[in-house]
Amino acid sequence: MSKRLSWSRQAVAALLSLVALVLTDPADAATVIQGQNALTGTTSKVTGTLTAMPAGQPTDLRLDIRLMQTGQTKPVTKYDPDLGKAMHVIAISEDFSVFIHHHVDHVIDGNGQVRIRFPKPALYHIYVDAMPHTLGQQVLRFELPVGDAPAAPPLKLSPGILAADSGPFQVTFDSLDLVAGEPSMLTLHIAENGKPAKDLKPFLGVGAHVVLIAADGLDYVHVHPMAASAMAGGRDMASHEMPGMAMPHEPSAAAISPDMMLHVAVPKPGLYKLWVQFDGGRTLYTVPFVAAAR
Ligand SMILES: [Cu+2]
Repeated sequence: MSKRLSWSRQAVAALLSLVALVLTDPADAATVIQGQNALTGTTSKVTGTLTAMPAGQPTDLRLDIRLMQTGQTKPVTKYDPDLGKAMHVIAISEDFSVFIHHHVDHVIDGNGQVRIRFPKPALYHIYVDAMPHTLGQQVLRFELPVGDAPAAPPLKLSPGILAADSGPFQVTFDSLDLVAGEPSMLTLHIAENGKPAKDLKPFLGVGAHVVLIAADGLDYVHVHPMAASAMAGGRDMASHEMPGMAMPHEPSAAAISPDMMLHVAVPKPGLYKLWVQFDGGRTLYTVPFVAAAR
């Protein structure tokens, strides 16, 4: 009796240590997160899962993304490319200090994979922006803890700053005042060393990418400017509407106008963190601002 008891105790102890190993071994620690609709005012036509696997450091992760048409369990396999990419993956740290914009070129067997080296441990809001074939634009947000980090609420957003520098570039908005629920036109100018920038290159087929995130509610808006010059704008549109043509650093790409107009419609009043992303010719620049909607 006592021998049998000690055997079963050993077996339980062995089993427990095995379970502990599986639970704590970071190499095996996949995190699975369910997505939630990030396009306010729309009903999402998909559900989604994001599976994060460590790919080296605790902050270096491989993300596997699957979107399912609502009510179905099999992942969507066919995507309409948006600016040449199957999925746009945008990661924003909880304190709004980090903005990362990556892409999935091809979704294979329903799985979109991207590797992100996060610059610091934090809770990240991961937005997956994609067009599953026939469903139109869908955006899901996944809340992904990366590494061990204490909660860090968004840094205080101060509206009213219209100009910011990044490297040799100065980005200036005429205004960052928006009206909730209707399109507002924002005009932005990019200067290099004080003069209108001449060597801007298309990034994924457009002059700039602008993403806004609501401080309250994390609503997502992603817009691209039309060049202020109609002719240059037309050329932009023609090139990025052809799948596969929207390659960054295209040597023959037309010059991008440094004066851009954006039509921005935000869903509700409040403050929005806004990031402008553009290709300065050799390097990608990301410049943060704060917009206010009434
Ligand atoms: Cu974009």
